[in-house]
Amino acid sequence: MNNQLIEIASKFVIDSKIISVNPLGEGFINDTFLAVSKFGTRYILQRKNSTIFVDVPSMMDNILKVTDHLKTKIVKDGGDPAREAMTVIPTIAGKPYTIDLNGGYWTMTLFIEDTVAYNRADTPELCEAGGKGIGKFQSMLSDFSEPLVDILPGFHQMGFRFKQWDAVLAADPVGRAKDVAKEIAWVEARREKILEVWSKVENGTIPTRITHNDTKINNILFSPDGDVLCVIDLDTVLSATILNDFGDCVRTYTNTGAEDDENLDNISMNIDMFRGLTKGYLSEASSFLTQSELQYLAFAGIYITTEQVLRFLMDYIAGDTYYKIKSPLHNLVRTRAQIKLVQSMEDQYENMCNIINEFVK
Ligand code: GN1
Ligand code: MG
Repeated sequence: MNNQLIEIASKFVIDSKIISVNPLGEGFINDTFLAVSKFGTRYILQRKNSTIFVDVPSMMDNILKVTDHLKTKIVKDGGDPAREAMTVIPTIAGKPYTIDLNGGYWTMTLFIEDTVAYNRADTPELCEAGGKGIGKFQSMLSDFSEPLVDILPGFHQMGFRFKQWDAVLAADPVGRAKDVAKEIAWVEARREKILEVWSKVENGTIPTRITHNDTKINNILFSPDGDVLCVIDLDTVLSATILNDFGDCVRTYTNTGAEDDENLDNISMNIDMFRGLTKGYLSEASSFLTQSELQYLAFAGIYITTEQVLRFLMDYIAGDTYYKIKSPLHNLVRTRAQIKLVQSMEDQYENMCNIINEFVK
């Protein structure tokens, strides 16, 4: 396997011979490796999940357009484009990906040295820094006008998610629906409200912009002195509502437990983390957000976390075909943990609204 990996890595424009390739990180979707060259340069090599990303060439095209735009701005502001934005490494053949003998798609980016990454946003200050990072990312792209290919039709689109939901419940392919009646009822009780917000996105009341769509804290790199440096994992950059990005920050930063915590007592939304996140995000984003976006910002966490409940539960009912799982009930455990988190957000909704209002300039 290692020789094969070295062979694949060597198809890219690297500075010297690749001497090692080893697994990196714990993504649920792609397979990620760290490749090191003889000169000591490190690169991220990824096998993209081509069941989920069916059009890797268009995905890479989107990423190149976005990173070009970011790099131009960074240079103008006197920053370092190789550190403050992701750098896609082309192949010797001049493409942003290579295809292996099994039809697998591989891509390479530069590993950004001397950075700090966090798996948990566990202080209000870190939440603030992360929120600022996402706000800045969106702000730098707020004047981006080139069209992006919609490489994930339906992703973060609640109208589509409920169609998928109805279909999977009707098919019930592995007979699991009967065991999760309580969770299904929980989702049904929220369908109307979620679809009401989605209809505002669909009819343009809530605008769409270039958004990241997977804003968990480990997708942001910080400099050693704590400043936000670079937003990474751009697989899902799409034209969508910013509510997805802010909402996924709320979902992933403010949870006092783990995304898949088996002990539901561990899980709640920490309002101090929410305050930090909101402060950081709005310090960058209040300059470009419209009234309708601001109006739904407090609801964004509930919106996206409920979507995540649907996605985990649908995958459980479908027989675990999408997310990588570590145990047979993993998707159900994830579902219950996310339900608990939504409930905690619902309990603190008024407080969240007050905090948003406090930081809107
Ligand atoms: C997936 O693989 P990762 O952690 O980057 C998923 C996100 C989910 C997340 C749940 C393309 O992201 O949408 O929110 O898992 N990405 C895709 O942890 O489905
Ligand atoms: Mg991702």
